[in-house]
Amino acid sequence: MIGITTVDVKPFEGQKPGTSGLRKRVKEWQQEHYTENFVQAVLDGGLGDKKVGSTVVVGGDGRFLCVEAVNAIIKISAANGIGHLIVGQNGFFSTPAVSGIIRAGFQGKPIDGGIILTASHNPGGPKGDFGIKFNCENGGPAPDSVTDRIYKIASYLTSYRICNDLQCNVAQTGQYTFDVDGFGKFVVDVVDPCSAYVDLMRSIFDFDKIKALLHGEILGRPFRVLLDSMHGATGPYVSSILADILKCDPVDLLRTLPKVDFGGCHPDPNLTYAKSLVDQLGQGQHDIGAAFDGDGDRNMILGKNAFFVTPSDSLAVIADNIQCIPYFRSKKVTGFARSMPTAAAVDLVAKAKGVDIFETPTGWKYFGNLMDAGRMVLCGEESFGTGSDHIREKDGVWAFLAWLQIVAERKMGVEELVKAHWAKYGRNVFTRYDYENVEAGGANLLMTFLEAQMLGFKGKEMSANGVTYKVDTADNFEYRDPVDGSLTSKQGLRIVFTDGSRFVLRLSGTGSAGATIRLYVDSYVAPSDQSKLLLPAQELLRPLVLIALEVSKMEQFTGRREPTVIT
Ligand code: VG1
Ligand code: CO
Repeated sequence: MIGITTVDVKPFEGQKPGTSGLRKRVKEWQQEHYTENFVQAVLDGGLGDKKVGSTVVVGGDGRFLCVEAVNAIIKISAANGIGHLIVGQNGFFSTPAVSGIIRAGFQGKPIDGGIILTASHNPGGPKGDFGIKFNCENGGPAPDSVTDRIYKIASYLTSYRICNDLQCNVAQTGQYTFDVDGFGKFVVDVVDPCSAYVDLMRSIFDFDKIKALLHGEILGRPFRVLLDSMHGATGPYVSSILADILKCDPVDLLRTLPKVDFGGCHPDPNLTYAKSLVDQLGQGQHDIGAAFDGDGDRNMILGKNAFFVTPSDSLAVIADNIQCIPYFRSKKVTGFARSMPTAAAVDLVAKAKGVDIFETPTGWKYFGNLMDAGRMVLCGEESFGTGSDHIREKDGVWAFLAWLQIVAERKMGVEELVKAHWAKYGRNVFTRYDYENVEAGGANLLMTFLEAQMLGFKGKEMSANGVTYKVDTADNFEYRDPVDGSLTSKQGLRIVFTDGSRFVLRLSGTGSAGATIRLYVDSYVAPSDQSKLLLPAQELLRPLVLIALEVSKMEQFTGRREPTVIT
């Protein structure tokens, strides 16, 4: 019989989940009781009345502190009467894999939620970030109502419960059973983190056809991939699917070994942090490339010679070719969705197909209700997130396989597919400027200063580089969830011009120190506008960027002349 200890504590300030879970510096998590407090709040707030006897999935992206946190979660779960935990071997799971397992259930048993240990695209290691996120029984990130409850509980917590003597060997798969004082049987199943996810992908895609594409049977020449897992969570899944099943050459699968510090890299798949992939693809030896983030939910798609596919375009191309993916052939495609800052390329596809389109706040949690209600099946964010209703998280490996399937069906390369898309629908040119780790005071002032002027913007003309735009509307984006009626406000300042061009400013909710300002700019080029259709995005958007920087007084408020990352 294992005893339970109640540990008296004082609540910690600031355990407030952001866009996607609670993310803090490792050092902060290492304070005595800090992690335990938050885990107790997650169990109470996330599972509520269902806590005792519930079944929960636990795992993370392999970053520093994951194993320690998993062990703490097992001990605290036992002491809270959780009935059953499904834990990835070594505490490892990608974010999409957790979502898939929650939805699939375990040995016929429904699962009540999941705890994901990750700070996603934030750097890891002792000096990096760690994070904890709760997912609900639908497999998706907890909605605001649940994270608010978790935060509230964390803020008032006076004690947590723990079974200090319980030891579970998460390095070894198998079933472990314990007898906990007052609750009785507590079961931990340590499982292979890959197999269920690999089976799920096999049920969605036609692996034989993709294999035929890769090995030259479809195009008459091999279609060579280059993938960069950035030492994050996708590595084992990529090895299993791309190397073992699809027989890709392992030399084309980079950084597949998960590392606690991501080998010192910033595991964010964009043109800046995945530059080595961009450079290698630039040599023209490969036909498609992709990089994934720390926890495996983001993807960046590149074509031959490093042709960059913006995430907004990637979503639109997948939407337009959705019937190429076997999973969607037997399913009613009811609608698509994108986050507000994402360029509206997918809206045009929705219109052409006569299906609904939804515009949600930033963060995957806002897509869940729409999918659960069957109102849309495919969605994405400009921040390299693409996914479908096969799970309730964005899914990096899925997005890459979707591209391979489309290439195999359409018999066209990546660049060719994108350019054909622009010729059909026009091009929603997009760029994002990130100002990372700016001083929080300045960042907040910038937003307050800009918002205060918004009312006066309507009808105003703004010019730069000899181009003039007239403001049509200016607001702070607000979203009424069409399914449950909940209202989410203050989701980004948008200035929309009469020709549909716009810029948006918002503060990041995933950072762990200081503030990150994101500036999103986009503009539409019609298919008939041949002279502009193929110009570089930065050239096309230059006047709008200059206007945005001027209007927001970016340099004055942040002291930054240049952004940290341009996408
Ligand atoms: C960012 C992105 C957002 C994404 C979120 C989580 O949020 O902008 O689109 O959903 O990260 O992605 P923010 O608040 O920093 O802009 V992940 O892959 O870090 O879980
Ligand atoms: Co992520």
